Amino acid sequence: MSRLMLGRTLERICKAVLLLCLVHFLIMMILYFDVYSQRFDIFSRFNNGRGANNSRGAHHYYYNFSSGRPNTTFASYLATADHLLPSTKPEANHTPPTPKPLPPCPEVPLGLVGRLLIEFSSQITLERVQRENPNVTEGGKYTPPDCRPKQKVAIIIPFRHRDNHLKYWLHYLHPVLRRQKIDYGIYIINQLGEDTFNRAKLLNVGYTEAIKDAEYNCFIFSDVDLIPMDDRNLYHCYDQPRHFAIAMDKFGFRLPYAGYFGGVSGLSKKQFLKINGFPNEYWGWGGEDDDIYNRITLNGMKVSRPDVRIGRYRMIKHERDKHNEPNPQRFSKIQNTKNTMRKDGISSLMYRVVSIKKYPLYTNISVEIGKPPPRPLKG
Ligand code: BGN
Repeated sequence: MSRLMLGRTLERICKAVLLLCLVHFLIMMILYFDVYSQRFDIFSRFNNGRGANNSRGAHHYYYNFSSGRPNTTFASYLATADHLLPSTKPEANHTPPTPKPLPPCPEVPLGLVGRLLIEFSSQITLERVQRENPNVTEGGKYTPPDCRPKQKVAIIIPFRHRDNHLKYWLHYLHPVLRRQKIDYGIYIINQLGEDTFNRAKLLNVGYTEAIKDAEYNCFIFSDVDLIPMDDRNLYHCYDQPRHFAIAMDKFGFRLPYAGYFGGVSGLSKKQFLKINGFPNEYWGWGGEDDDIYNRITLNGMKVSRPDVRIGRYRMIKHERDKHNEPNPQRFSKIQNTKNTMRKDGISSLMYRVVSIKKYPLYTNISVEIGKPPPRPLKG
C-alpha cells in the first residue's frame, strides 16, 4: 500500500516537473520570438556601454523609458534585466564628453618671444602666409583654442593700392596676434576711386562694418605699413584709449611729440562711442590723428602707452601716395575739434559699400566714401 502511495506521489512530482518544463519552454519560445522580432537585437542589452553594438539607437531603444518605447512588449521588458538595474542616466556613458570650459586667457600670454626681427627684403606670397597660418579662418579670423579671451578685437586697416605692404603686414601680424592669444578679425577698408584719401573716415567705416560682422568690443586701427618689433606690445584694449606705435624707426624710435596718436591706436567700443568716433572731414594727409587725440582729452580720457622699449615699430619705406597730399586745412581744423566733434563723427558717417570679400587671411571691404567738398574761392 505504502509502495503504491509512494509511486503515485512520484508520478505527481514527475508530472508537475514536466508541466513546469513545458511552461518554461513556452515562456522561452515567447521570449525568443519577441527578441527575434526585434531584429536580433538581443546582444545590445548585454553590450551596453561596451561593445560595438552600442549604437545610440539600440541603446535608446532599451533605456529611454521616458520617451516611450513604441515597439517594446511586456515580454521584451521582462527579457531584459534593465528594470532591475539601478536607474542610471543612460546618455552619460554615450554622448561624447562635453568639452571642459576653457580657462580665461592669462593677462600676460605664455609663449611670447619679445623682440622680433623685422625685414622687408624677402619676397612674401599670400600662399606662403596662408600655409604658415593654417588656423586663421575665412575673413582673417582667429580664436585661441586653449583659453577664453576677455575681448573680441577688430583690426581695421585703411587701404588703397598697398598690396605689397599688406603681404608683409599679414606675414608678421598673424603669428604675433596668435601668440598674444587675441580673438580677432582683420578688416581691410579699401577706398575705391582716385579721389583724395581719407584715413579717419575709412576707420569709421571699418568700425561700422566690423560690428555688423561680429560682436567686437575692441577696435585697433593700424596703418598697413607699420609692423611691431616686439610681441609684448599686446593688441587689445585698455582702460584708456591706447597708442601702440610710440617708437617708430622713422622718428628715431621716439615719440615725435607728446600728443602724437598716429600709426596704430586702439579704443574699446565704449571709448570709441564716447568721442563720437573719428572725424570724417580730414581729406588728404595729416591732422586726423591729432583731432582724435583732442577728442580723447576733451572727453576726459587719457592716452595709455606701452613702455618705449616695447612700443617699437618698423615702417615699410615707400613713395608718398598719390592723391594723399598734405591737407592745407589741417592746422585750422585741429584747433576746432571741440566745436566739430559732436556733429562730425560716427553719428554723421555716410558711405557706400561696393563689395565685401572674405579671403583666407583678411576681409576686404571696398567702399565709396565721396570726395572733399569744393574749396571756398578766395577773395
Ligand atoms: C603731424 C601730423 C600728423 C602726423 C604726424 C607724424 C599735422 C597737423 C598740423 C600740425 N599733424 O604733424 O597727422 O601723423 O605729424 O607724421 O600735420
